[in-house]
Amino acid sequence: MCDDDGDGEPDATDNCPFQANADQSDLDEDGIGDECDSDVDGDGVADIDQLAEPDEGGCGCATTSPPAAGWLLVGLLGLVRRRRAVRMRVEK
Ligand SMILES: [Ca+2]
Ligand SMILES: [Ca+2]
Ligand SMILES: [Ca+2]
Ligand SMILES: [Ca+2]
Repeated sequence: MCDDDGDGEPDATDNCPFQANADQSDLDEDGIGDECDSDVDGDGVADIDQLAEPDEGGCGCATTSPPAAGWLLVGLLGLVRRRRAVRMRVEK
């Protein structure tokens, strides 16, 4: 019997085989223990991101994400530059 994290739960049934979680708690019941579940409450938002959120189900008015248009511009500029480089290579 193998118990890598030594929490008393054998790997075969441990919902988090490499992290000690003797209580095997699994809030969203997806088979991944809370200790190693990147989305403990199973709402589809990784909890790392969730920590930055003001409140779940809140108004969302506090979100200060960079303007999408800015990122689009950056992406387009990169694309144009790449195209130019390709064209120069072809001309030579
Ligand atoms: Ca274990
Ligand atoms: Ca465990
Ligand atoms: Ca889970
Ligand atoms: Ca979540």
